Amino acid sequence: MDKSGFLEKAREGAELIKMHIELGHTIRLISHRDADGITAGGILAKAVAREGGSFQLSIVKQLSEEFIKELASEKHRIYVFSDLGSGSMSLIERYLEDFDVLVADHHPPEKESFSGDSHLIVNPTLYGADSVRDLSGSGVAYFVARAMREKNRDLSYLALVGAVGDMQEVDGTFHGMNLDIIEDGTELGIIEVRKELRLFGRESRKLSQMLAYATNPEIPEITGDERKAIEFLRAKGFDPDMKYWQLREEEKRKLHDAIVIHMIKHGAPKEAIDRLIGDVVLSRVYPEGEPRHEAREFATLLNATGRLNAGTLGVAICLGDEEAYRKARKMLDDYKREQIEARRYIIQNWNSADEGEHAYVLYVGRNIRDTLVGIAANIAINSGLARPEKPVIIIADSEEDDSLVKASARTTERALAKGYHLGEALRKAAEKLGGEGGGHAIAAGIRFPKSRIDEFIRYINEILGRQVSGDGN
Ligand SMILES: [Mn+2]
Repeated sequence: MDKSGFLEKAREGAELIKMHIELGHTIRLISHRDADGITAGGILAKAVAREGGSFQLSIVKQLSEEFIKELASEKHRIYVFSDLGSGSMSLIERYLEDFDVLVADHHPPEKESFSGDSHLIVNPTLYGADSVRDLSGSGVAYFVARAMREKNRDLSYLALVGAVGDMQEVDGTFHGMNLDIIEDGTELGIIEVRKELRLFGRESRKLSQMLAYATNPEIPEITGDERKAIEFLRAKGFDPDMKYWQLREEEKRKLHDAIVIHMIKHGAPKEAIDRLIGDVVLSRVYPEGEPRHEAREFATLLNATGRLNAGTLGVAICLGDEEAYRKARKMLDDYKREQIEARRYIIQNWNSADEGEHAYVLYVGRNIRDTLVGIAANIAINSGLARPEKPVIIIADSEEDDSLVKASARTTERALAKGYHLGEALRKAAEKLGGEGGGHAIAAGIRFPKSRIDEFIRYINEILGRQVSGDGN
């Protein structure tokens, strides 16, 4: 890639922000709500604060036309979008034409540049980078921040947390300009990248759980079975209650070897084995054994704040706010407890689900929070309550509006093979019932009036039935 071309653009972006700070303008930051976006927002917020500037920040799921219009009505002099915006260049030009705009993003852009002078895009894909592995949104924000002030090199750990959140090292190693960030952080002595077991839970999970919950890659016969994981660990001479970070270096190597041999024996694909051990990013700022010490655990925490609509709390954590960190940990604990309660409720009440010809529908009222209906539907499928060839829809009362319900539909590849498309089905149901619906073939959501649940059950079975019979309408 043309690195210097990209860095030159990042410098232009940095100059634009600094100019507005000097003029006393509030920097209006808008960032994406996943870990990459939250760290990107945190990096830029910190950089602005260090220049003595003030900022206002929003963390959003996506850039809707509605939201961009709202932003325009705020009449800020400068808007900075991070980890999003590249796909909304025309909307930005339409509604924010009177203001300065900086898009610092890594997603493939709508076009090569903005048409006006007051709008600037800093995006490495325009210089030959691969958006998936060469640089994340937080990385782009980092290079803008670094161009604002040398000291901002200490934000390199946050940039890597975002990169890990976006799974930029999916094959086990970092690539592209992520390597430059690693170099900065290593030189400063604030990070360390080690070749270690890449499974989630280095700091906070017992070894038995680290292995039993392994999903990327899965460990044959151990993933999903904590008893087997305990047996395996004991047989190899490990205490299953220890945590990975507590192991001595030679113990780590011994564990790696044992898992690799196990995977080879069970015919795991080579790519899976290659991904098992690889780059793990550690901070020297946080103590071992706490989630912020390792990039993947830190990213998971931030991601959760985003999903719980508390993305700005995530940004506060990035800014080093200890109180925000404690609050987020508690939120996450509560959230996990609610998931366990949802699971219990689904299992105990599954017999009252309506089993139609093409879908199971269960109305849970307020017993399960409306943000958990998708998880609840998956629980019904994964626990074997629902047969895998029939979609599951869980409906809960809306927390925002008493007159509405919110539902999620989930299904399996096996059901999709029959011809179901849940996103299409819910979109059509919403059209009929006066609501909003849509999504993917395998997972979708809908909101509609509570008074129409019975009609919904009838419609959805009809619509899904037509999909299976090949009569799309
Ligand atoms: Mn991203």
